[in-house]
Amino acid sequence: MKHSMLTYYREKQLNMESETIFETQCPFCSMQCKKQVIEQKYGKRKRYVTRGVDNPTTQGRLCIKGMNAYQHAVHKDRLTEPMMKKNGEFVPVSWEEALELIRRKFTLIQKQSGSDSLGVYGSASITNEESYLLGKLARVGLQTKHIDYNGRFCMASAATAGKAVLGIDRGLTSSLHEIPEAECLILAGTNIAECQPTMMPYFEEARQKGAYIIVIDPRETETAAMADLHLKVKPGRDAALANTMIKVLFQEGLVDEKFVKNKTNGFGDLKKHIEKMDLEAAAESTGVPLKDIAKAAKVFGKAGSGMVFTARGIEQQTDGHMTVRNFLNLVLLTGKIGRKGCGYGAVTGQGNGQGGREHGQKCDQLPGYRSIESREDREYISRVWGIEEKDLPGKGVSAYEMMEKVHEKEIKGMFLMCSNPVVSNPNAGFVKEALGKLDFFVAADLFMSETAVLADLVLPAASYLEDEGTMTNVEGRVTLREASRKPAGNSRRDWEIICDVARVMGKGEFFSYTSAEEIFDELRTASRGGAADYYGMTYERLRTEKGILWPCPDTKHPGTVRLFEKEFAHEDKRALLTPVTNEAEVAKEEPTAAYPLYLTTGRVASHYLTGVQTRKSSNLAARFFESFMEMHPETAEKYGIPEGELVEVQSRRGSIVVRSVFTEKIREDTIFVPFHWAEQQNVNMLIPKDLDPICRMPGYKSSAVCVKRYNPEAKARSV
Ligand SMILES: Nc1nc2c(c(=O)[nH]1)N[C@H]1C(S)=C(S)[C@@H](COP(=O)(O)OP(=O)(O)OC[C@H]3O[C@@H](n4cnc5c(=O)[nH]c(N)nc54)[C@H](O)[C@@H]3O)O[C@H]1N2
Ligand SMILES: Nc1nc2c(c(=O)[nH]1)N[C@H]1C(S)=C(S)[C@@H](COP(=O)(O)OP(=O)(O)OC[C@H]3O[C@@H](n4cnc5c(=O)[nH]c(N)nc54)[C@H](O)[C@@H]3O)O[C@H]1N2
Ligand code: SF4
Ligand SMILES: [Mo]
Repeated sequence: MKHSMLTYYREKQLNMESETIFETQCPFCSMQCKKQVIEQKYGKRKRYVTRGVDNPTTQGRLCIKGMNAYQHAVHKDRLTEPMMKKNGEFVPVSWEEALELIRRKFTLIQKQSGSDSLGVYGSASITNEESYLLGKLARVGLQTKHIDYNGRFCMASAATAGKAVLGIDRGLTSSLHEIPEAECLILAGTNIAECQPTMMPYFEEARQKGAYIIVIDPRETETAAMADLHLKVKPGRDAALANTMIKVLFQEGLVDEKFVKNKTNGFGDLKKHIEKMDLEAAAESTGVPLKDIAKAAKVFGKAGSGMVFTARGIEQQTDGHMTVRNFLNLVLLTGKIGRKGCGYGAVTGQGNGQGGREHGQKCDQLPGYRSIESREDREYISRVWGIEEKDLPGKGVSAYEMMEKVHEKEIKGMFLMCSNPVVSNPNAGFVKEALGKLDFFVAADLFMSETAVLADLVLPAASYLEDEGTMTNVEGRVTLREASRKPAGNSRRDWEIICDVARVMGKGEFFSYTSAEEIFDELRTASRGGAADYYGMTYERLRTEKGILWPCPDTKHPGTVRLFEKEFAHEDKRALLTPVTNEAEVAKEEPTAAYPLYLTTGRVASHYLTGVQTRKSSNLAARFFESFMEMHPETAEKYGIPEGELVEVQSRRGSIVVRSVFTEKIREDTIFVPFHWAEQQNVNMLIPKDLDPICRMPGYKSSAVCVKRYNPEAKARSV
C-alpha cells in the first residue's frame, strides 16, 4: 500500500465513530454463504466491510456478488414508505392508508367475482417462514386457490421429476462433501463456476483426486473449462443425449443389474424402449459426435462411484421434467445413489429455492411438501391452521397460467411478493399487458422494479439484513439467517406485511405472530410427518449446529446427510425408471429460414436474476452494464453481424437490442443472451409461452431467433 493510502486509512480509522456488525447470509444464490456486514460510521459517512463466516457448506468463502450484496441493501433508492398510485403518480402514504386500500379493493373484487378472483404470487428468495405464511395467506387469509411463485420457472422440472422417480425432492441426495469422493461427475446444463461459485472448490478437489468430469452445455463455460470431456450439445436435445448414453450402457453391459432388480421398478419398459431406439439417429440429433457421448457413457458406467448434477440448462425446457427423469435413469441404471461418492443433485437456484418449494407456495402444495389434493394432508393442515377442511381451497394454476387468467380477467386482483415477473416470465410482452388489466395490483419489493411500477400500491419490504428467518440451501440444509439491522425507513419485514394483510382482511386471529421464530414453530408442526419434515429443528439447534439437513423428524434427530441409503421414498421403497422419448411432447421451436438460430438464455457471474438488485450495486454493474449476445464469429460473418455493436435479436414474439460479443466458445447454430436486463434488453420478450405439460416449466433455454444489424429508425417505424 502506498504511503498516502496508509495515511488515509489511518485517518479514517481515527475518525471512526462506531462499528456495527450484522451477522447474515448472502441474499443471492442457493449456497447461502454466511457472512458479516460491518457498518463503520465516520461522521455522516458510512463504510461497509464484508467478511465471510465459516460454515459447513461454504467454509467462509464468498463470491463477488456476496462481497457486494450490501450495496443494494443500503442503496438510496430503497423504498421506505408505502407508495400509492394517485392520478398516475406514486405518492407516499401511511401503512394505515395502504392497508385500508387493500382491504377495500380485495373485499370488493371478491364480493363481485368470487374468492378465486385474487391471485398471490410468491418467491423463493423469501424465508421459509414467509413462504409458509404466504401459502397460509392465500388459503386462509384470502381463501383463494390461486397461489404460485417464481420457483415455478426455476425448480419445477427437477422437483416433479425427483418426486416421481425417487419419492422425495431434495436438491442434493447427499451433501456437497460427497463430491470429492466421486470418480466421475456429470454436469448437465449447470454453470456452477458463475452461478454457485463457492461450490467450485468441491469440484476442484474431486479433480485433484482424479475424478473424470463431463460437462454438457452448448457453450464452453467457465465450468466446462475444468471438464475432461465437454459435450457441446444442441439446445434442447438433452433427453436424446441421455438416451444415447443409456443405449451405450446397455450395449457395453454397464447396467448394474443387481441394483436395478432390487431397488427399482420399470426396467422392462425402459429396456424395450432403448432397444428400439436408433443410436446413430439419436446421437445425430444432439449435435455431438457419437463417439464423445459413448465415451461419457463408458466412463460414467465403469466408474466405481459418480454423481450427476443438472440445472436450468436441461430443466428450463418444455420437456424439462422428462429430461431430468432421463438423467435420473442414468443414475439408477448404474446404481450410483445412496452410497459414498454417489448421488444426484438438482442444483438449486435462489437463496431459498429449496425451502421455497416445500411449504405451500406452489398451487398444488401444502407445507412439509404435502399435497393439496390428498384428503389426509388437507385434514392435517386444516387442524394445524384451526380451520375446517372444507374451507381449504383446492389446487390453482402455475405462475404463467395465472398471468393468462389475469389477461382473461378471471383473476382481477393480485398480491405479489419479491418477484419481477414482467422481466422474468416468458412471453414478457403479454405478461406486462396482462398486469395492466388488473383491477387492483399490490407489489411488495425493496425497489420500484419494472413490475412494481405497474402496481396500484407498492409496499416497502425489509432487506435480508433486516429480516431474520430460515433458508434451506442447495444441500437441503436448513440455516438460520440472523438479522439485526433496523428495517430501512418505514419498510416492514415480509412476514409482517403478510400478517398485516391478513389482519385487515379479517383473519388476524390466524396470523398473530410476534416473531419469525413463532412462525417457524408452527411450520415445524405443519411439516411434521411430511416429506420435508422440519419438526426436530429449533432456532436454538440451528444456531449451535450451524444448520441441519432435512428430514429431521424429532429434536434428537441429527438430520439426514445422505438420502436413500437403504430405500427410496415411495411406498414400495423402489425408485422408478421411465422410458423418455427423444422428442418433446410440446414441440420446441426449431430454426427456420426466417429464424435460423437457436436462442438460449442464462446468467453471468456478477448479476442476479432480473438485475433489480445487482444493477443497483455499482461494483457489480460496472462489470456488465448492459446486455449482450454471444455469437460464434463464423455465424456473425454468415449473417453480416458486426462485433461490439448493438444488434437486434428477433423472435416470433418481439425483438430486443443488445451488444454483440464474438466467441468461439459457443455453438455456431446458437446465440446466448443473459436475462438480467429489462425494457429493450428484456430477452423474455422473445421467449414462447409454451409450458412443459407436467410441471408447467417454460422453455427459456431453446427458441428460434434471427439477428440483424440494429437500425434505430427502422425499429422506430415498426413499433
Ligand atoms: N451469477 C448468478 N448466479 C446465480 C443466479 C444469477 O442470476 N446470477 N441465479 C440463481 C438461480 S435462481 C438459478 S436458477 C441458478 C441457475 O444456474 P444455472 O442453471 O447453472 O444457470 P444458467 O446460466 O441459467 O444455465 C446454465 C447453463 O445451461 C446452458 N444451457 C443452455 N441451454 C442448454 C441446453 O439446451 N442444454 C444444456 N445441457 N445446457 C444448456 C447455458 O449455456 C448455461 O451455461 O443460478 C443461481 N445463481
Ligand atoms: N430468459 C430467462 N428467464 C428466466 C430464467 C432464465 O434462465 N432465462 N430463469 C428463471 C428463474 S430460474 C428464476 S428463479 C426467475 C426469477 O425471477 P424473479 O423472481 O422475477 O427475479 P428477481 O430479480 O429475483 O426478482 C425479485 C424482486 O424482489 C425484490 N426483492 C429482493 N429481496 C426481497 C425481499 O426480501 N422482499 C421483497 N418483498 N422483495 C425483495 C427485488 O428487488 C426484485 O424486484 O427468473 C426466471 N426467468
Ligand atoms: S451469490 Fe451465492 S456463492 Fe456468491 S456469495 Fe452469494 S450465496 Fe455465496
Ligand atoms: Mo432460479
